[in-house]
Amino acid sequence: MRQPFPDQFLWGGATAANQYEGGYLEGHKGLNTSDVLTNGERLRPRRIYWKNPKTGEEGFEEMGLTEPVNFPEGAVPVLKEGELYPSQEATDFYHHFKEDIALMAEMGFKAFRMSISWSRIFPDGDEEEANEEGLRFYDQVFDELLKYGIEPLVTLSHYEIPLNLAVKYNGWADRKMIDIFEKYAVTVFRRYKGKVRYYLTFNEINLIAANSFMEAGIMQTNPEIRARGVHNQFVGSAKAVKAAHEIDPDIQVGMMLAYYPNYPYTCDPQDQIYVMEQQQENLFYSDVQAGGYYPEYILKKYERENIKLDDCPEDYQLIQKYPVDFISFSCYGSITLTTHEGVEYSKGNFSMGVANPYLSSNAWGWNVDPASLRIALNVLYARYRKPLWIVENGIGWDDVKEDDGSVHDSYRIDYLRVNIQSMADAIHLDGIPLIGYTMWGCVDLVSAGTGEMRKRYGFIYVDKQDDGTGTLERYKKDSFYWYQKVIASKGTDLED
Ligand code: BGP
Repeated sequence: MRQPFPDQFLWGGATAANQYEGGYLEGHKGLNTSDVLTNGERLRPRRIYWKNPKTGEEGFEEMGLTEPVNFPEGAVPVLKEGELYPSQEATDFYHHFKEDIALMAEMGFKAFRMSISWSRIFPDGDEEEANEEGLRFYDQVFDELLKYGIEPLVTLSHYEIPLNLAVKYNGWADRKMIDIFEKYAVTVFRRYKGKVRYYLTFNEINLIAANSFMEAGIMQTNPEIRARGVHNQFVGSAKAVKAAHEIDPDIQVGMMLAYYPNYPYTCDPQDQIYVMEQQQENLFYSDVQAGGYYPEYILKKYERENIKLDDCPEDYQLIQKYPVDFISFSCYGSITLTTHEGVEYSKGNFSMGVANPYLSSNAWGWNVDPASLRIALNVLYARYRKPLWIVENGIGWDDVKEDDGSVHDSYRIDYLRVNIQSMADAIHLDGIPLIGYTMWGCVDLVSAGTGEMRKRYGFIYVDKQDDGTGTLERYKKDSFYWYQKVIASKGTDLED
């Protein structure tokens, strides 16, 4: 018999407005940066079309996932006729939230991770007044969740900012964003006081290094701009923590990191050093947000690369005084690295490093490695000793819906079983204080990386296809019933 998970463990699922919510022009919502991303495919990047209103010049940029996209000066993203923009309707939580939340409750969810679409609350981002209609929408969503005793976990900025802020300020590159974000965060904390206890500031904050448009709305970019951008986010996060605790001492604010443990491919010491340096690149963000200080290795790096931040001593006081309350992260698998040549690299929609002969992977090249969860939990807990929350984990698959509406996703059940077991080991063998687990994309939604629908993660299938067609009807997959049993048994019954 397996040992049960703690009674208060928050089992659930995760989503984000930019991939799930839809209703992109409803309720006076403004355009945000994800509304202008076209669809793509595994090896065909999503695009952003733009126009320069002064010169009339037009073009498009491709959204790579490893090299940040850089727009020409004066370019303004535009919607191009004939292109598909999957985030605009997404899988339409906007009109299906009652139905979806009822299904989550049926599975026994204790928590639901979602994000607020910033431009639904402040359509342009920098106006005086919040949009009441937008605020009211989330009131209804939170009330519905609370009706079933489901705890909302709310990300304030998940891969989107109001488009106007990207165009006008170059997104987070500008310090003005700190106050703009603070105002948005305070509006939300006040409005949903008593309804929402858990917040995350920025989704996968470390992704600014690879995709500064998606993560931070930065259009013209270089290493110094990104360093300043993330610094502004650190200060914004610290101010949000301060405000949240003042408004309601019950609110806990977390940070969110994309964390894939790195493995050295060989026992060559050079590979160990490479892995160590890579780990520094990733943990820099949590060192600042959870540890409260800029680590020496990053200061040295900035010095070497001649990167200068604004000289504002009060920023560092805020960062030190208001670290996050908990650490959340996404973890889908591991990345294997080497300094050696002549090795085979995994073929994914972004680099997952060297192909690891011990691991299988899905059609997008994302490997299945349950050990990565236990390792991630141990690394992060040893370093910060703060509560942890796995807010994303799961597997994308091109599921097939049968004529009778069933979806036989045994591969998903297999993936989740070993990952949940790994989490159980971290709790029972290592004593990690894990708050919860929200499986990514619990209801099928648009893939952030490729804009596809076919890369499905859910327990619930949504009839929506890559070409934008579909009835949006919901169907329970086999994994729906399996997860229901897992939650009901407190993680002791992981069998088919
Ligand atoms: C994480 C993002 C999510 C989600 C997930 C899966 O990086 O936080 O938004 O999309 O990855 O990635 P994808 O959608 O590309 O399959």
